[in-house]
Amino acid sequence: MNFAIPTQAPTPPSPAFRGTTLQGIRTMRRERYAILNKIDFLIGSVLVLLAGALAAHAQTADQAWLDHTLWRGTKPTLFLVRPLGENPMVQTAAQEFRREFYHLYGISGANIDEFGNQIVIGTATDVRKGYPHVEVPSNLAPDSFWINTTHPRGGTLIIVAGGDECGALYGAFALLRVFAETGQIPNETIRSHPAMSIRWVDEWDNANGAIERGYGGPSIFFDNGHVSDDLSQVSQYARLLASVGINGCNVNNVNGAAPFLEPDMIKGLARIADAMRPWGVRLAMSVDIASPQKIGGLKTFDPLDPAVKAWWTAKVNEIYAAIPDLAGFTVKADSEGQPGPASYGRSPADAANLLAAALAPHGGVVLYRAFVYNNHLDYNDLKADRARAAYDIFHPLDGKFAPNVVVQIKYGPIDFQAEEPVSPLFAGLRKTNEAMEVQITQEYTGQQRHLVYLAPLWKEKLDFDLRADNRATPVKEIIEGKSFNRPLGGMIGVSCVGRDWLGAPLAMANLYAFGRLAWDPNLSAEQIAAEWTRQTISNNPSVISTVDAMLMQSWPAYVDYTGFLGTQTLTDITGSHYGPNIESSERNGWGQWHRDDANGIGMDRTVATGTGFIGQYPPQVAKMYEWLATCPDKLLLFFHHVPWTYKLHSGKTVIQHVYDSHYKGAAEAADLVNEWATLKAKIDPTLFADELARLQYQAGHAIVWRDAIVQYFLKESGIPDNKGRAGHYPGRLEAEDARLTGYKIFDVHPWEDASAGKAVTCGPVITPSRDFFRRRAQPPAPQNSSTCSAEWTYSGPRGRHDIAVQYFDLQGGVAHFQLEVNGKPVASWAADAKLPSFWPNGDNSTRYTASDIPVKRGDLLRVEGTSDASDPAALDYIEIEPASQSAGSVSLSSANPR
Ligand code: GCW
Repeated sequence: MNFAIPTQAPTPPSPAFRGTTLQGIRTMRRERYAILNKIDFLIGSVLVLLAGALAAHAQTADQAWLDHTLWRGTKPTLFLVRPLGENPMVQTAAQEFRREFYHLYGISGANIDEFGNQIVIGTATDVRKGYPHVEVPSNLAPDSFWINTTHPRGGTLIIVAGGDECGALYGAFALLRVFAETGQIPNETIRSHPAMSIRWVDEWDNANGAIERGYGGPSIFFDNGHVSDDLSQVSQYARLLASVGINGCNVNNVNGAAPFLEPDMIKGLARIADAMRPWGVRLAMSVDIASPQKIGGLKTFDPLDPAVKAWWTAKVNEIYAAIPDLAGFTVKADSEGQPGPASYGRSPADAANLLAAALAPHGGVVLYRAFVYNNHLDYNDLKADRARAAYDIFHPLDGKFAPNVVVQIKYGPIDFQAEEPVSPLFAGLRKTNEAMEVQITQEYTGQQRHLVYLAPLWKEKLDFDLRADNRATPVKEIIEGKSFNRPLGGMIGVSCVGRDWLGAPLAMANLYAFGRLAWDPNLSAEQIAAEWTRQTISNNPSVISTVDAMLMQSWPAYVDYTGFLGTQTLTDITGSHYGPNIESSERNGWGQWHRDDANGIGMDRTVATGTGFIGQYPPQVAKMYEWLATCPDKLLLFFHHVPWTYKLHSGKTVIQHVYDSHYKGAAEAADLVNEWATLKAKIDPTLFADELARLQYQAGHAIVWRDAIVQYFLKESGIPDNKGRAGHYPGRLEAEDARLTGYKIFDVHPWEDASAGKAVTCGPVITPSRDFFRRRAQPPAPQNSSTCSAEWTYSGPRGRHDIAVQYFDLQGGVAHFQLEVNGKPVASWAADAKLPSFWPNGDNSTRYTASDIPVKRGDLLRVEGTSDASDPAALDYIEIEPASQSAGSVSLSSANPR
């Protein structure tokens, strides 16, 4: 049966991502709900009219994929929404229907008992009591649900029965998802059960409101050292999480967690738990294993000390008195400066079990992170290998962890890299509960300024068959607990949302995908992309296929223009983790090495001659990686050191692959702009313009990446690109070759981040220093504003051209630029993006393209830069190319992500 027949073309969605207007949104929502409550008794045309009147308000709603407006304008059908019982989650579910149905279809609940159409929501037990004739399955487990549609007496009866209250809520959201995607009532019975019991997001929020590796604004939980007074966005977040089945949220950073156990903070955390509870999202928290000493006044935090044990028991009791349903603790210990049991010669199992014992009586769990490694490794030791650490430390402890401990393992052996193999530890623990940790926040994958849909990466890890005991043991089945028959397991997504959620509209697909995969890791990345797009952007098939294709292309493109063949991301690993900085991963203790020199590149991790890391995998997988003949190209350099001229399975040499993949990657990033450009007039204009600017920025930054990697390895290997591109930029005019007024030439650090290593500055000359880490942390002294210029005489062909200006958009000031042709300004813009670093480098090298400008031989091209405070309007080059027909011509493009 048609649930709601569209009576007009679906309207474009609202701009769904305006985190900055939350106050207004909240007011608007409160008003709308008040109206909805009043109209609960109304029926028929009155509702239709009200639907029209309220639609205007909905334009400001900010609920990501829950902003269900795409079917607005459809013919409404009235349903009685009947929650069974008083449980807050069942009430929440009913409320969801009332408001979302109204929002979507102009449908409200009514409380007229004889009403023809009904949606009944409750636990299976309550449904059986109230509707004995309905055959609810007898074995519905907690969290699972059953949705059944029948048509008694000509009406429609939809039963949403949960294995428990949470299951009922998940069922409600599943039903809403079907409506939101299709506009139809599901004809078939739907039954669903989460694959994993632990489905948590982790936030790395600090008490001062800053978020480690967060790119979406300040914390929604904390400010100024306390839990925020206004937690309404926390409820909204919990609603988003519940809608995709996420059942836990750890709200504080794994680093520096001790203050969160202070009594005042616990009171505040209890308020956060209250805000999330109606959505079935349980609060979890990170704890510092040294807390007994740091805040408890004890002389020790030795996990085997009775006083320490007593301290934790009392502390945990205190927490549960305030938060009776606390989900548990997350622990980062003996890692990156965090204290740990190693200080007392104790093991991670000793530390984990200490906490587990205190939590067990309350039903809490310990998520003990396997991200434990020595960050002072000796680069000169060819056997040293950070990748080995987790397995070396945790494998011997298998079977020693308490039943309520889960070892939380990052998907790869290094650290959320865009490309790395799956961690062998998943197969190395058979008698221990395991969870896989992924990152929703894009620390190493473009920090939300780049579109990178991560579901395909996570799927690759989930589906990877580790062949433990020479049988099928895909990672997803290990963390579900199936492979080794474990009672607990799951997925943790490090989310780091802020007041602007993830800070970029399309990045929300990653949060959505995380929840969906933790619920059902057998879903495909494409399917999830399509679901998300349909609910969020448009239900127009051509829009869906364009957006889905873009999402699916985005991770491979990012891999293509950043690292290659398993060298990892090749970013600035000791700083921002954003732009290119190849040497930053070498010759230090952090162990993200790729060991390149004039002859070759790659880490030898073989058993035969290398670090032996490959031997940590079960034999069938180890055999595949150990041999060059069977090692997949995409991970070759993670496992092997080979010459630049080594031939890949593709038939290309490694060095030629570096050139080809980076040109391909940058072209793919440009394609993303072109594809998005086709959506003009098909989607919400605000979203269109916002994402277009982001993609243009990304395409420009992909060129920065491409050029950095290509020129660096061209110099290193001395082997030219057989297609003649590397090091040759026919349309490029370097700033250091221009006629300069005021501008001074300087060497950029690292050199590969500027074209030919040099740029010009309108401030003091920046001298590269070996001590650049320290310098980078401190902003240069502010200067008086001054204006400088660089001028070139154009000598290329006549015609309409795009002129790209490559400049450095630094923190510490807002420089201004103007591009002139023959003294006439053709574009001017402010360097006001929020990019990492106070120093000019690949983090902030930015491209502004002025499109479709007529130029002829002899024209004077001039860039004028005006410095501001610590931003010296540094300039790298201009590049003149024939005007593009598509992306570039959409508009004169500033490309600043905000
Ligand atoms: O990737 C690294 C991050 C750190 C983070 C750490 C971890 C919370 O750069 O910021 O610290 O991982 O996962 O503990």
